[in-house]
Amino acid sequence: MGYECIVIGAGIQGSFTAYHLAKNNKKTLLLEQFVLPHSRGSSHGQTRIIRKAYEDDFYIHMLEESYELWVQLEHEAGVKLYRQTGLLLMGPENAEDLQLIKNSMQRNKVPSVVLERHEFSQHIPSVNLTSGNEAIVETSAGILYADRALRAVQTVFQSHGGEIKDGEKVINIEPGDVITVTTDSGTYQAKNLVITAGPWAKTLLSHTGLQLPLKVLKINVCYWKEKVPGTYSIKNRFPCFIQLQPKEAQHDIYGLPSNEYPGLMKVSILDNNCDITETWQASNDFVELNLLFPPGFSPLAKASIWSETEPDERDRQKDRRDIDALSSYISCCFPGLVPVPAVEESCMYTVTPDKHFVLDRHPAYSNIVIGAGFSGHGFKFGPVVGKVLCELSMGQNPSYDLSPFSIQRFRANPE
Ligand code: PYC
Repeated sequence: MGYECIVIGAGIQGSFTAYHLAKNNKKTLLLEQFVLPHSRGSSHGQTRIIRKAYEDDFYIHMLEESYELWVQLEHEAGVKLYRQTGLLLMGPENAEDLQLIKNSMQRNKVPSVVLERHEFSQHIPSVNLTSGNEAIVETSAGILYADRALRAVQTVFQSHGGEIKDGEKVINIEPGDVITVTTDSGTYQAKNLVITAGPWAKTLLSHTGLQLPLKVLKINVCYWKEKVPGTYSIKNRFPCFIQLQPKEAQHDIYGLPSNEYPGLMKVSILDNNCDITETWQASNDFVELNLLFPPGFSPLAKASIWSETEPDERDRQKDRRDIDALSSYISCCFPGLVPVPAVEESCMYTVTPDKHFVLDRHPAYSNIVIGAGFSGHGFKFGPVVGKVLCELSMGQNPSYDLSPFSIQRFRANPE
């Protein structure tokens, strides 16, 4: 018998799962199909936002622990991973999502300040607050240094005896009391398996007879040049921001202060508002977990600026509608940026119909645990997601109520 646990996928969620398993003295193998580090999945790039501005209390509770565990990793690895910048949240007055976020922040005592319009132009003169919008600042939000964090968690995992094999693509999974995982260069066995394969989760899960309603979207991550260097910089205390849009827009916008590329600010599309639940449900395919998508069914049929892709075909997807939408927004609201992207990178979101994650045991094999569908907002939760996937894998009760993340929720008539 080889390993106590094999984790497939060394993105942030798989790496943190492996880290917690190794810290619990479980002999763990972390498998990654690409040579590390790489930019082919969803965990690369220099920065991510960390925030508690969420509609649902359960995310805020998980983030409270996540913040603590990020600090713990900073100490273990001896590197700085978090920088407080604050988050400027803007959105249409009385929009339901903004009100829900404001209410949950208040209920959970998330430190925040409401900026009245006259205060806004005084404090943030480089942004035009859209007419009819209001603004609130979440003061404890900030940025995570993503690439650095991924390296740190993998290094600490290895220092606890964990093994990483990168550049090995999984080609088969044989479930059983002992699970056999075959890669293009070896065969490994373990009592437990965790699948955290990001955009490749669907393909891997098909080896276990399970289909989940996951869609892979290509996201153009754009950097925009400051007309006057420093206007939106982290050094000048410019915050991260999220612009909530009216429902019809089907997307929100986020940005981070200029930092990683000096003079360039990262501003891109956030998937929050794209309501594809309806089209998924309309397909009437929730009845059986294994019949979720008939051939030809396209849950993104509604007008949307989202570009669906196969994970291995990401770079062939040339759709630029999201960049056009960003240019218009920047022209109107960020007059200090040149409204043509200076640098374009890409990333993938793996989205579920309700944008909540999947954190669960496999319905047919209790020794296979699944972390998937992080829907473009999972990175900041990495330490806590890793903790609960580790708990599930060790047969323990998870520290959080995982019903919002269950596979069962995709059934039309959950028992
Ligand atoms: O969850 O804050 C977030 C986020 C920003 C960009 C993508 N996700």
